[in-house]
Amino acid sequence: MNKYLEISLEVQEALKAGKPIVALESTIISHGMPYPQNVQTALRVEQTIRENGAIPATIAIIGGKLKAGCTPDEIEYLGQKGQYVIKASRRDLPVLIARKEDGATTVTTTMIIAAMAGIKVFATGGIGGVHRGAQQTFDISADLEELAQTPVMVICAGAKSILDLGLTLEYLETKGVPVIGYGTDELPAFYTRHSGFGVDYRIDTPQELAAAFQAKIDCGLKGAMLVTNPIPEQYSMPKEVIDAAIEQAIHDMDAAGIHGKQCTPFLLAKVKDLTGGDSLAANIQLVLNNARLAAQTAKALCEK
Ligand code: PSU
Ligand code: MN
Repeated sequence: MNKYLEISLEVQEALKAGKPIVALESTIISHGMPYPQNVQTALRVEQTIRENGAIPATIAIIGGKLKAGCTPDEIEYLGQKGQYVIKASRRDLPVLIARKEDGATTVTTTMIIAAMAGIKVFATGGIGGVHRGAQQTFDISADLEELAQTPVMVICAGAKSILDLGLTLEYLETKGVPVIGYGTDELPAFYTRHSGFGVDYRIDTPQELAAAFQAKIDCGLKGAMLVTNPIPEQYSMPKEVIDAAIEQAIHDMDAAGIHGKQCTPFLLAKVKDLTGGDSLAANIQLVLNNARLAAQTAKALCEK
């Protein structure tokens, strides 16, 4: 095993016993939500996974160790440190490890570490993608390349329209990543159930999600399967409200000259401020919803 990888005892035992496990990312804790809601949500998400019959494995880099399974104290530490934790994508791993630093794992690095540990299912909120204006900026999240090469099922609530959703879907098609709508034919846009874009396939049960992913593994097809799970109706936000906030946030980002890895955290924080916290409440609910589906799917995958 990789000498930098540290799998918690509970996750090691679950792996040995063939029990269902769900990986969780830590950038959503440090950069995705404010303290203390970030820590409360992370612990609630873990609890939801347990209630649905699986073992949670929150993933992060702590003191240069790649952790698969964080303790509540480690989650509290990452949550308090917030934006001071380095947001770690694939390119950041080598130096952070060598310097024994901390890193919050994005979708990309959570997939990398989950795959190293042997965890097949990962629940999160939203993925990175092709940013609006990428024709000029080249700002395309490393998440898309990771989805193309690392064999983990990623369960999210679609992508926020801070991204160019059409170009994001084109990129995923080129890379051969199946985009599944859970109970829907339409790609959900995170805070809202509707984006106007279709998904590749609609699947309605955790059993069928597991069967499709197992078939992908059995055929030796590399890369992920992306499951997009719409936010429950009662928590979804009006599309006009969220669209207006996103337009304003992008305008403010350009005016402030923000670029590179700061873009996504800046936009997330701005949208939250502009919507007076409604978007945070929606964000929490959609993550819980994804955690439930991920636990059920991990269970179904273990029964294969
Ligand atoms: N989108 C969200 N919430 C998030 C992120 C994206 O709606 O928390 C985080 C995830 O960790 C994702 C990362 O992997 O941002 C993508 O960052 P970038 O766009 O810089 O690749
Ligand atoms: Mn980027």
